[in-house]
Amino acid sequence: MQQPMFSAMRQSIIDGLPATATSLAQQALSLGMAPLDAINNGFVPGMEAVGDQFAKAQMFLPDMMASAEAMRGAMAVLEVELQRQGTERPMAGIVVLGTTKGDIHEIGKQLVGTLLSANGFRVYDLGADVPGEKFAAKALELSADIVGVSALLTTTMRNQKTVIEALEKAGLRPQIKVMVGGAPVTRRWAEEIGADGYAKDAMSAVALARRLMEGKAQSASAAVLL
Ligand code: B1M
Repeated sequence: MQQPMFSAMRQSIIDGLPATATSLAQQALSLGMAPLDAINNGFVPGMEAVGDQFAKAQMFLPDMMASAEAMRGAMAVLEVELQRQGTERPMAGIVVLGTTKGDIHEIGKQLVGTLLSANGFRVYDLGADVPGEKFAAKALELSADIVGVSALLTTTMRNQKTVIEALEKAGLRPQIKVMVGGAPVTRRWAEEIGADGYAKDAMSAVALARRLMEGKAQSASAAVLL
């Protein structure tokens, strides 16, 4: 049952059909499929195929936009279920999340936010095209534990560094952990810009956020002991 459904999900994204993608997401849930299975095995492979076709100039921007719309339709259905699964957990930490300035890619960042919420984090999503100062201001307002910065373009990943600089300028860097991710981002890049961690996908982002919270707790108790 699952394989034909995954293929149909993938195809609905490639063909850019929001109504079909939404309906497939609803069907998957009503058949008891785990939302993450539908995302990781059905819809995301569709987005990957779209990216490949676009890179080879076999697909044009309006088609890619239709595909993104289809992905958002499916995600809107699946996110509700993922959020519901996270509602009964104790609060794990406060995360301010966004995509860097100049970059409007949102889908991966939203998936990261949804999985963090589903795992007990309180997530404030600033959206896309967010300047460093806005991350810093929201982190200050919410007394955030973690700032998460996504970038999908090689030209905008350098703005992840400007977020760190804005946090430093606001005097917030010592108490706030910074995690970065997005397709062109690597562990090496994260180290180079002084981020506290890099995650390659949304599941790893949850594991990383947990580790960062443990690190915070340890340094707080070490400070008390001193
Ligand atoms: Co754009 N785009 N796009 N695009 N787009 C890419 C990124 C590209 C690789 C396509 C290609 O050429 N193969 C290419 C970038 C090339 C480069 O920089 N090297 C590209 C380009 C060139 C562009 C434009 C410049 C096109 C143009 O205008 N000529 C333009 C840029 C506009 C701008 O931002 N200023 C553009 C526009 C768009 C759309 C608007 C049409 C649409 C975005 C819609 C939206 O998000 N609202 C779009 C899309 C959909 C894509 C592709 C096809 C898919 C991205 C996606 O949603 N993937 C993409 C090709 C690709 O990635 N294969 C492409 C699915 C998503 C689940 O994965 O986002 O990687 P991803 O997120 C993953 C991980 O990266 C990680 O976890 C997520 C889940 O597992 N992750 C994090 C992400 N953020 C994280 C943060 C973390 C941790 C992990 O911690 C904080």
